[in-house]
Amino acid sequence: MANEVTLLDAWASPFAMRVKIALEEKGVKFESSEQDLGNKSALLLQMNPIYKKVPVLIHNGKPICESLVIVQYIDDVWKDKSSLLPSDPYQRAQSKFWADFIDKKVSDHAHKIWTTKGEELETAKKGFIECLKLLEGELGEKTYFGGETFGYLDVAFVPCYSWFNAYETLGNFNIEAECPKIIAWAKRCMQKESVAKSLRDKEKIYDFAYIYQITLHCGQMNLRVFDHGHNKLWTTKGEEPEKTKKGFIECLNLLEGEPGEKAYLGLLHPKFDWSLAT
Ligand SMILES: N[C@@H](CCC(=O)N[C@@H](CS)C(=O)NCC(=O)O)C(=O)O
Repeated sequence: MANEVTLLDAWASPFAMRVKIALEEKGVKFESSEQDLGNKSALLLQMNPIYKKVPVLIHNGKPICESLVIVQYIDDVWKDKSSLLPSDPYQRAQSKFWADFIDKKVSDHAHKIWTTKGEELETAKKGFIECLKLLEGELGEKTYFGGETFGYLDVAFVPCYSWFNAYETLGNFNIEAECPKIIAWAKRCMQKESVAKSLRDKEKIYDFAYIYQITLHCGQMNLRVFDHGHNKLWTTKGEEPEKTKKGFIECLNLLEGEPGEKAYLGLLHPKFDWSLAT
């Protein structure tokens, strides 16, 4: 059977990294098609009409969606290389349970670390570390989650490591101080060619997360300023304009704090790479 393999990809996506690691592990040649998630292509919408997300693996014209489903598909199709999922039914079920835990719990906290502020951020950091500690318990003294060999759960979790620097810097905390075993495990995984080739540079990911955070923050601020200043200040009567004036001034005070020592609001982080904004 011919094997035409295309990955609808996004370079910073930890979910897409899972698929790349699995393909590299199996030695499958593939073409990566980088997707603009701000302006989704007709191909992405056609191949993943339900979720409209990357990654999508297109194997001989047929799409497979959802990263964990794709990793299992790769394991099933390219059987000749060592298996990613354990053969023992109980161990298989356990690996899938923890991979699901990563998607439901770890990813949720992780996303909030770089997209929220204040109390929500603190709760997310606490939740994230609690999850990592549970995963440390599951790893125990093993080399990899699968034992002596790198497997499905390692593939599912290690892409998160490429985001650790962004979480730590934007969340102002230290993961290694809390979970040294997870860091040691991640460094072991990084020694594998499949992982080193598939994970993106942590500094680039930080830059990406940083600009995304600023954009999000500016978008929210824009809505608030316009809601108070533009929409309500001169269109309402009675008590409403007074409340609105207060809200408008609060927004301006917040904006006054934003430039800090910078000359303009628009002066971004000195390390920011503008090519990431395109
Ligand atoms: N559960 C999905 C998650 C995939 C996902 O969240 N992909 C993000 C990129 S990291 C995406 O395509 N986002 C576009 C959107 O939400 O519109 C998987 O495991 O594949």
